[in-house]
Amino acid sequence: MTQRIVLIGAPTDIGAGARGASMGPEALRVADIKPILESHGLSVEDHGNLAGPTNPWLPPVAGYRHLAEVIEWNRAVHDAMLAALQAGQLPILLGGDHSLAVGSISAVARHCRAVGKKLRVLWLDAHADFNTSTITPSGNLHGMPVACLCGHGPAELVSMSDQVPAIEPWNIYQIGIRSVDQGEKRFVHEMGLDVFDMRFIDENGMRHTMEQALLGLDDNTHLHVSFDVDFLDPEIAPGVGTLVPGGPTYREAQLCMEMIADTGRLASLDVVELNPALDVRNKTADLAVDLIESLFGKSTLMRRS
Ligand SMILES: [Mn+2]
Repeated sequence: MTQRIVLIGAPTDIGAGARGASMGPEALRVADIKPILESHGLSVEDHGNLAGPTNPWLPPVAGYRHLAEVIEWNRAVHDAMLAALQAGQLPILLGGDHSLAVGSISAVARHCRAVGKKLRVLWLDAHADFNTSTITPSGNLHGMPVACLCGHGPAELVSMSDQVPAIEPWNIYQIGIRSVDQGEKRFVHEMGLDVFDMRFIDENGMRHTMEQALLGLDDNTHLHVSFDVDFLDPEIAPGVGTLVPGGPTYREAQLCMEMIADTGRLASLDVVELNPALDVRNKTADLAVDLIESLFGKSTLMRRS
């Protein structure tokens, strides 16, 4: 059966600390995400962009910046992702900042429970995104989605799925992490999150890392990838708001995506934090699309299994 992919744009930087991720969906379209995926025989429908509040660019209130607007955007994302999953489609969320993963993954978790599937989330990111209002240094909600999904955060975000918490910490594997705030570090440890940080990747290689992260997937597993473009090394991907040196190289990122593709289990995807205002001639968008191609099975050779 041909996978029916739908593109869902969420043009907002409401949860970010820098403006510009709101232009992400269009940059990915300009980088030909649709025709490139179609060239691999995939069916791709572009559902256009969701609508939501504009960014008022205000300081945080009680540890959260733009909370009401973040909730509104996430409700729109949740509903669109859920509708696509219920229609048997494979949704790709074109962000937008990473706070949108609350709505996206809440919908995925809800769908998995409804159809009796196991859920595995791969969180590709430079950051753990596990802050709360009390430990956050900035109040930016794009640093909090994993904590919200695990039940720690504002009620409206924490309860977006059909149950609280939306996911358990053991459903989520983080890869590429290299920047974790002080209080966040302790909280990640307490919650028992599986984190393959850059040191782990340096010591064990991307191949072994991905073997671990993909261990135990079966026919009944829904694999969701939340791809924060700042996962990549800034040398190859300058178009993000929160650059952290020392990320995966081009080859390591390709291997990561190819090994995910090999499982044949990818069922939903977020592509977030691409910031065209900080990019150079759309090269980060082109790279993101190149890696998404690999995620959907582009390989250099016809591989023998
Ligand atoms: Mn992130």
